[in-house]
Amino acid sequence: MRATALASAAIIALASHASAETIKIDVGPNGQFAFQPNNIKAKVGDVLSFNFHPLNHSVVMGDFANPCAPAKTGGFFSGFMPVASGVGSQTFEVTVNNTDPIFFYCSQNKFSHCISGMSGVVNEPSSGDTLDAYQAAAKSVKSASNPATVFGGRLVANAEATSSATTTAAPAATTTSCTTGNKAPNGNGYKRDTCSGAGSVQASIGIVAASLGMALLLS
Ligand SMILES: *[C@@H]1O[C@H](CO)[C@@H](O)[C@H](O)[C@H]1NC(C)=O
Ligand SMILES: *[C@@H]1O[C@H](CO)[C@@H](O)[C@H](O)[C@H]1NC(C)=O
Ligand SMILES: [Cu+2]
Repeated sequence: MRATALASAAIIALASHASAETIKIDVGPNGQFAFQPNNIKAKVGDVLSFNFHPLNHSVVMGDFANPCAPAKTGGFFSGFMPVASGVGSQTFEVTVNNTDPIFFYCSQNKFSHCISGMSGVVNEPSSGDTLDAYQAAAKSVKSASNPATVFGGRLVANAEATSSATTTAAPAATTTSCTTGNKAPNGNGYKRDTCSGAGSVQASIGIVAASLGMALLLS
C-alpha cells in the first residue's frame, strides 16, 4: 500500500510538473496590429508570456460581450509598452487559472489597434463566442479603453531583449528565467518556451521515485 501510494504520488508529481507550459505571445510583431498567435489553447497552470514589439502596445483582458473594453470582473492589464526597436525589456506574464475563454486586446487608440483587429483568445468556444465574432464586433467600437493600473500579471525581465541588446558586455546572465533557447514549435505551430534547468532535475527525480515505487511493488 505504501509503495503504491509512493508510486502514484511520484507519477502524479511528474505528470503535473511536465504539463505546465509558458506560451509566448508576440504583441505587434513586424509592425502588425496583431497578436501572434492570437488563438491559443492553454491548460490550467500554463503561463501566457506577452512579448512586446515596436510601437506602443498593451494587453488587456476583456469580455466577449464588450469588445475593446476591460473585463467587468478580474482580468489583467500590462500597461503601455513603448518599444523603439527589438523587443520590450519586460514581458507580461499571466497565469491561466481555469479553462474558460479569455479574450484579450490591445488598448492603443492611436491608429485604433483593437478596432483594427488587434485581439486574441485563449480557449475559444467552438461556436458562438468566437474570436472572429469578437473582431467583427470590435469594428463598430468607438474607442478602446483600459483599466487605470497594471494588474493581473507579472512584469518579468525579457531574456530576449537582454541577449539581443548585449553586444559589448559579457554575455547576459541567464539566471532570471528559464526561457533561454528551447523554443520549439508545437503541434499547433505556436512557439513555446520551456524550462530545461530545474524542471528537468525535478522530472528526473520523479522518474527515479516512480521507478523505486515500481520496484517496491514488484518485490
Ligand atoms: C503610449 O501610449 C499611451 C496611451 O496612448 C500614452 O499615454 C503614452 O504616452 C504612450 N507612450 C509613448 C512613449 O509614446
Ligand atoms: C489568475 O490568478 C492570478 C492570481 O489571483 C491573477 O493575478 C491572474 O490575473 C489570473 N489569471 C487570469 C487569466 O485572470
Ligand atoms: Cu497595439
